[in-house]
Amino acid sequence: MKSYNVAILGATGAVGKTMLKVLEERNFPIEELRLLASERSAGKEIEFKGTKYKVEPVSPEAFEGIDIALFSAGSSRSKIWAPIAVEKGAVVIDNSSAFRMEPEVPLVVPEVNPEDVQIHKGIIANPNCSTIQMVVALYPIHKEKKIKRIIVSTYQAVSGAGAKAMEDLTEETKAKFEGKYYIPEALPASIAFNVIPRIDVFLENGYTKEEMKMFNETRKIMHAPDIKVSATCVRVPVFIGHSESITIETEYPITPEEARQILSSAPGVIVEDDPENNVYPMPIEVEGKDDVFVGRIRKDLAFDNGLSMWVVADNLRKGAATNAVQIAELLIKYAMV
Ligand code: NAP
Ligand code: 3JM
Repeated sequence: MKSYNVAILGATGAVGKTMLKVLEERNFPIEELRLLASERSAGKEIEFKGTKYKVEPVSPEAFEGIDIALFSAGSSRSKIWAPIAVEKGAVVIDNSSAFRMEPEVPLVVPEVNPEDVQIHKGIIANPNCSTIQMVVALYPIHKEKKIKRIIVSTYQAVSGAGAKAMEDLTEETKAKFEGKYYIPEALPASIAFNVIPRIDVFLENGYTKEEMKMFNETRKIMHAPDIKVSATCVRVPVFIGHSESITIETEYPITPEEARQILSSAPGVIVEDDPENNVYPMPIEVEGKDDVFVGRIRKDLAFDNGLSMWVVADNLRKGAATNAVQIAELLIKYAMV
């Protein structure tokens, strides 16, 4: 089997480290591995498959000879380095929001629109974590019953805001118990014993950028330009695992039993829905898993053709690293690298 030269930009971050884990677990065919980050982390050692690799500062030369570059170092870094990596001959799979809505950049969730990978011109975008888990759960229903409207509230883990935000939750929680003050550095407000109804920046329409990512990305991935999405994105004091309360309105009637049946055979979805026995998905239980978990499926009482559900996934895995590695696997499958 052919193997590939792979670079990871942002290898020391919460997503980058998870990418390494996922590449190792899935035995991705790697010939040469380059771990890239900023000057701050240059020289740090990271282990992959029992071998220690030195982190290098990102540079144009670092992309020389690279086949696949996985990017997770933020959107401003993606804007600088993705064109350079492409120029050097790499295919970039970018985890940031930098290119997601550009028409020539495919935005791919392998369970939903794998074939879109084929139109790439060097960059493929990995969607936002909250969007990924939502479309994995909703697309199978959309295909059969046509979703018209989605109302979603998210309960997002701090790991979605990076490694520093995880440290903030630990340190602020400890400080609270010790009667001390700690001001989070990577979050816009107190996170210990609190919830923050703001993720990313506020926009003119009153929604945040994260909420508008869910609106725009859902339409692009599902090829459903008319779907209406109203999202409220909330940061909660959970380390790993985003949860979502979702209500949909469909064109054609759907019963909870039908939805359970559709989702039971949907790729990447696990139905955990037995409320009488206290079975419903929770973030603490999905950590380390690659599937999207759905429970609390019920007829919605506010819409005639309405359905409500609770959707949980590991944001660092399916919401970021696993989805990106699956995209890399699609490139191999379609013989595009
Ligand atoms: P993180 O834990 O803060 O890690 C950031 C990474 O970027 C680190 O490896 C850091 O390296 C590197 N970096 C920062 N500034 C750099 C620079 N100037 N040049 C080169 N490397 C630099 O953040 P994270 O949670 O892993 O997320 C990283 C990015 O991935 C986010 O900003 C976002 O765009 C994307 N993301 C996407 C999703 C998704 O939904 N698909 C989810 C989470 C994150 P140092 O160690 O040298 O600082
Ligand atoms: C998730 O540097 C940045 O602006 C990154 C902010 C960020 C993003 C983003 O917009 O790329 C942090 C966490 C995301 C994302 O997936 O959209």
